[in-house]
This record gives sequence, C-alpha cells and structure tokens, in this order.
Amino acid sequence: MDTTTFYVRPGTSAERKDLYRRLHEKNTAPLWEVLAKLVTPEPVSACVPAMWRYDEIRPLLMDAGRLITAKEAERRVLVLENPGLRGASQITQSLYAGVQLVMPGEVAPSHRHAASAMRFVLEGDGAAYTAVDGERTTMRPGDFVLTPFWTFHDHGNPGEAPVVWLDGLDVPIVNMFSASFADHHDEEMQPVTRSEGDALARYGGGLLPLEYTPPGMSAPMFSYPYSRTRGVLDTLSRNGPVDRRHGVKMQYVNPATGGYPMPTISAFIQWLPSGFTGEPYRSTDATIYWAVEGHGRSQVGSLSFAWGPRDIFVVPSWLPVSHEARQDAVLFSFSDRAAQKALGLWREDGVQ
Ligand code: GTQ
Repeated sequence: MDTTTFYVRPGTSAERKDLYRRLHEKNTAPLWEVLAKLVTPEPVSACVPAMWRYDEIRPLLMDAGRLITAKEAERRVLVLENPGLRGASQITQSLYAGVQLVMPGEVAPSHRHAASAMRFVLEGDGAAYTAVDGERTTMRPGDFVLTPFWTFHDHGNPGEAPVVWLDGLDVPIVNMFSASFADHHDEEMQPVTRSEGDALARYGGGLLPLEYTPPGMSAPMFSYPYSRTRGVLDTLSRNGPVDRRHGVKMQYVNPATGGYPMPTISAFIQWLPSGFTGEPYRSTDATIYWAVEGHGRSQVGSLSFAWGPRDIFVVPSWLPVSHEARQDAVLFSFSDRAAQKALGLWREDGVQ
C-alpha cells in the first residue's frame, strides 16, 4: 500500500512556513506535516530482510577469538546488525541478536541486566555451560537456553572445542523504555547452589511443585534440550498435520503459565518435510530464523534466501515469508510476539 496517499499532506504557504518556524522555536511542530509517516495504515519498518551465512561469519568470530579474550570483552559477540539499522545493535526494530564465542578454558564473567536473553546453541562439544541463578546448564547444539530478566549469568567452557551460540535479547525494548539496569557479580563465576538438571526436572517434566505459583514472568527452567525438542518433531512429523505455511511448527512454552518463555521474547521450532513448498504468511512480529537442519530456501518479500545449517535470516514485520525445503529441515525462530501480544498489537495474515 502506498502509505503517502493515506493522509493527504496539506500544501504550504509563506504564512504557514512562518508559523512552522515559530512553532519550531518553541519546541512544537505541526502534526499534519508528519502524520503520514507517524500513523501508517500498515507497518513500515527500517528493518530489511537480510541473511548471515555461517561459513562467512564463523572465520571472523574465530579471528575475534584470537584477538580478544572473553574476559576482556565481557561478552565476545559479533552483533548481527540489520543493514537497515546499522550502528543501532538491532537485528529488528525491537530485538538484538549476536553470535557469541567462548573458547576452551574461558569464562565470560557473571553479570545481570534488565534485558532478557535467550541462546540457541550452534556448535560445541557439549562441555560448555551457562550458569543462571545458581545452576549450571550444559549447552549442546540445538539447545534453547534462557537468561531471564535480572538473573546473574556467566558462561564457561571447560571443554576442548569452541562453543558458539546465537544470542537474542530484548535490549531495544528495554532501552525504548529507558529501563536498563545492569551490574556485576562479586565473583567471576557465581556460586553453584543447585545441581545441574534441577530446574528442568522440577519445572520441565510435565510436573510442577505442589501448588506452585510462578514467582516471575519468565519460565522457571533455563533449558529446552534439543534432544527433547527433536523427539517431539520426530513424532509429530509422522503424525501431522503439516500446515501449508508452517510445516509442523511448535512454540517454546513457559510450563508454569502455558505462555511464552519470557515476557518479551517468543521462540519457535518447525519441521519442514523434504519437498515442502510453503504458502506465504505474514505477521507483525519481525522474526529471526536460524536453520538447524537441512537445506531450503525462504522467500522474504522480493528476496530469496537459500539456507543450510547454521545460516541466519531475518523477516521484517508484515513482509510475506514462505519456506521451501529440499530435504527434511528444521528452523528455529524467535521474535517479539510475546511483547506484542501482551500489548494487544500482534496481527497475522494468511492463516486459515
Ligand atoms: O551473554 O550476557 O550478546 O549481556 C549481549 C549482551 C550477550 C550475555 C550478548 C549480553 C550477553
């Protein structure tokens, strides 16, 4: 839709221009001059479709691994900058994404912040961990791991191989509200107070502690291991149904509420059968995709992205996306749908 014709911008005159100059001096402005770009009939976003190929990014990340330590950097991360939002540390208007590396023997020191974070593990030998709230969670490829609002977290890699994961944070949302806080733990590594797997068993096994009341807005467990997720997709791939747009698509859940894992971030995993040619779909939540398994192609607006394992691409708000799979494929994705739904803003199109 041509958004410039939705409101007709009034013509100008010498007297009007003089008024605008006097308005400007008093920190005011004529709404009718900006209304068309302020209140658009459909989403308009500076965020553009973009793709990051893992085999292009990985060598740069490993160079960073030689040039700076995790400790010196605090977090050794390549920020994924949307080409339409350069310099803003944003992959979409509302979300930050980065690719983080922890080398063998390193520790990324313990800190906490108002921003909520999620990780999706890309590579590693299954020895690295992230410690959240006194509990260490091993990070294996495909695991979805949470660092909720204001929880201390440090990342360590006692293994032999580098560990790399995708970070997704709601930093732009927090900063839009000017609500950012952060501090450091007294110790580089927070004390471990619970044994590994405790939160997953306590909250993630289809059981909850007796008469449990969620203490916060985020899931009480920190890890959604890929072995479990993959098992679900395996079963459902046989049982269907396979949606014409999404294949077999599931959302990660806060088991204590049935809602999204964190108040601002939603995450999804989908299986596409070999030969799948999906129909277009659009929604108001700009979405970051991460190819986990298989090869395929996604049409995003007028662009076509061919992807294979570990490639990342972003779909801006309201641009149609359709997926094709050359072989059985798995896509992870995340977005701000949780925040939009909480505010009553979320919309989708092309769903029957
Ligand atoms: O691991 O705590 O990519 O604080 C950006 C900010 C990761 C983290 C990022 C962070 C972190």
